[in-house]
Amino acid sequence: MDRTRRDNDAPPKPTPYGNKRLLELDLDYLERRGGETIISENAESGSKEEESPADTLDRVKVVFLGAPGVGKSSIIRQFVWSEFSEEYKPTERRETFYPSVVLADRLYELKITDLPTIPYFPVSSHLEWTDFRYYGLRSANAYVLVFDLSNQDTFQYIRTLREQIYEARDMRGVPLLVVGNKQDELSPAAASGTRYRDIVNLVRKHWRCGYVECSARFNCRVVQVFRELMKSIQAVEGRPPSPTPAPSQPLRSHPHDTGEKCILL
Ligand SMILES: Nc1nc2c(ncn2[C@@H]2O[C@H](COP(=O)(O)OP(=O)(O)OP(=O)(O)O)[C@@H](O)[C@H]2O)c(=O)[nH]1
Ligand SMILES: [Mg+2]
Repeated sequence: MDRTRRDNDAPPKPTPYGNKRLLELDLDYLERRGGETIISENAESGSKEEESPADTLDRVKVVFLGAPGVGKSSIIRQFVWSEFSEEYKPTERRETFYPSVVLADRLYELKITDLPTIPYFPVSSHLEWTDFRYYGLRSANAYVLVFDLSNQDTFQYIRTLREQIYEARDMRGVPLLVVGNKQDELSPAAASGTRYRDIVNLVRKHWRCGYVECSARFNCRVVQVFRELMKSIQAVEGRPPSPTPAPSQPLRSHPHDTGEKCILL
C-alpha cells in the first residue's frame, strides 16, 4: 500500500453535476479517506469503505508555505522519497504526501500538502471553499513556513503570511515552524550580518516558534525539520506517548516506497 501520492494524478471523470460538483465530492472523499488509495467511483456512489488500520492512527495535516523557489518541494521530497533534483520545477498543482513517522513511541500519519505559491492566506472559509488552491488551508494542524537563507528577501513573504494566518484563524494549539532552507548557500558574510540575526531573533524570541535551518540539497537537518514539527505537535497535544507497533521491516528500503514503513524521528 503506497501512502504517498499526488491528489491530482487521477483526473476526475465527467459527471452529470459538472466539474465543480465533482471536485467537491472528490475533496470530501479524499479528506474522509485520508490518504488511502483513490477510487473516485466510490466517491460518486457514496459507498462506505471498510475501515483500515490507518484510519485509527493519528493523522496530522501539515501545510508547507513559502515564496517561490525556496525549496518547499525539495524538503518534502528529500524527507519522503530521499531524492533531490537540482532542476527547478515550480509546483503547479497541489501535491499531497502521506509519510508515517514515529516520535517518542508514537506513530503518526502525516498528510503533507505542497502547493503552488499562494498570493495570500484565505481569510474566510468561503474563500477556502470556492478556490481549490486554498482547500484545507484553514484547518491544518500545523504550518511549516519556509524561506531561503541565501535570499533573505524571501523571509518577507512568510512574515506577511504568518500575520494573515493569525488574522484568519484561531492558532491556539496549532504549531508553526519556520525553516531556513539552502543552508549550504548561506555565505559566512550573510550569516554574520545583522539581517540574518534579526530574522533568527524575530522568529525565536518574538514569534516564539520552532526554527530549523536545513539543506534539502545535502539532506542536512531535513529530518530535524520533521522532528521539531512533531515535537511541537506533541507539545500541544499534551498527551502521553502511546505504544507503537514496531516497524518490522527496514526503514525506507526503496526510496519511493513508504507504504507499511515509517520514518523514525
Ligand atoms: N543549493 C540548494 N538548492 C536547493 C535547496 N533546496 C532546493 N534547492 C533548489 O531550489 C530550487 C527550487 O526548489 P523547489 O523545491 O522546487 O522550491 P519550491 O519552494 O517548491 O518552489 P515552488 O514550487 O515554485 O514554490 C530547485 O532548483 C532546487 O534544486 C538547498 O537546500 N540548497
Ligand atoms: Mg514546489
